[in-house]
This record gives sequence, C-alpha cells and structure tokens, in this order.
Amino acid sequence: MSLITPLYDSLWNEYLAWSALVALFTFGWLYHHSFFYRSKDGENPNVDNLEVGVFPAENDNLKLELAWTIVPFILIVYLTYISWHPLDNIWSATNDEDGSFGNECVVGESSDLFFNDSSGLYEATCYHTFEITAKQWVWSFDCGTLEAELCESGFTEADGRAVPHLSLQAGNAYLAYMTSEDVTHAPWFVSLGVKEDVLPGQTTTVWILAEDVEDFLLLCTEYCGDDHAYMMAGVSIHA
Ligand SMILES: [Cu+2]
Repeated sequence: MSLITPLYDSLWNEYLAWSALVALFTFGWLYHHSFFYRSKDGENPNVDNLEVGVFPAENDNLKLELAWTIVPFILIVYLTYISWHPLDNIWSATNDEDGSFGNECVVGESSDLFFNDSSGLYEATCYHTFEITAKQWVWSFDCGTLEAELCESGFTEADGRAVPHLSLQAGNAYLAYMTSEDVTHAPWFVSLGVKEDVLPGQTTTVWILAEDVEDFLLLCTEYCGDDHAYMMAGVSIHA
C-alpha cells in the first residue's frame, strides 16, 4: 500500500533534505555560540554591560538582520514554487491548461491513468465524475450513471461500526464534486494524500487518481462537531 502518491515523492524528499540542512545550521550555530561564548568561572557574565530595559542598539547589525530575513524568505518562495506543480495536478478543477485528464469519459471508456515520470504528473485520456455529500456525521457517495465496476457505494465495517463505503477501479481518474448539507467538513483520502474542504451551499472538486489496488479510510479532517472523530468511510480501489 502506498503511503504517499508518486506525485509527492520527490517533494517529500526535497522537503526532508531542506529541513535537515536548516536544522543542522540552526542547531550547529546555537550549540557553538552557547559553548563558545560561555563565561568562565569567576568572570563577570555581563561583559557587554547590558542594562535591563535598554536595547543595546550599538550591537545592531543591519547586514545580519537582512540576511536572516531574506535568505529564509527566498527558501520559502522556492519551496512554494516546487509545490505548486504537483498540487495543481490534484486541485485544478478543469485541466484545460495542459489537458492532463482529457474530457469526461463516455460509457465504457477507461481513463488509462498513468504517472508520467518525465513530467512528474498524472495523465489520463478521460475522467469519470461522482459526488460526495457530507453531513454531521456521515459521508454519502453518488456514483450517478457510472457502471458498478467503475464506482459503487455501499457499507462496510470500520472500528466496529457500519460506515459508508466507496469502491473505485484502479487505472481511472475521477473528479469528485462535493458539497455539505450543514457545516464545513473535509474528506481526506488517506492513501492518496488528498484532502479538500466541503462547504454548505458550495460545490468544491478534487481529483481522485486511483492508481494502486488498495483499501484505505476516508476521514474527516475539519472539526465538525461531536462525532467528527467517527466520521469515516471505507474506500476500496479494485483491479
Ligand atoms: Cu466532518
């Protein structure tokens, strides 16, 4: 079972590498200065003659201030930039920009979903649509006119309770139209690394890219009242 889609694999590695680098620098600096500038036994620790409530403006260093403002800012802009591409692959409502998922499939047509290694994005020849409706504290799935093989809703057991169940077919791209009947909820397709808010009176969409055969849970990730923690569904992606 994949814990993370290939869409985020390289992002994950790059974020980890930058985190390690920043941590190494920060804690290295911190430990070096903590020990290097420690006062010796018997030495007056207030070597700079600091006074309580008086800012030591003579120690100000504009270059240093600018450096630790600008360098992290550039890093954040860079990380945002590299995150944009894969996130766009999942969240763009219509994929007309690059046409990654084509048009809606006609009856009997399959998406032929695949991960394009060179672009780092998912592609499909066409996509299917279904609906997700949330209310306190249950999910419901409407597969519309899709054949049962492509999309089927029912019930299953999770944590000793009967919960809604959604069955999808591997190798297909789905666009889920979602809304809520009461408050804000947020379905999280755990294995796919995808979550998106659903809102009363509005329709939001999210791409569900069913690549691997697997079973996982769909959880609510927007606090929605007493039984929020139990608001789950089972998802099966079958061959
Ligand atoms: Cu909820």
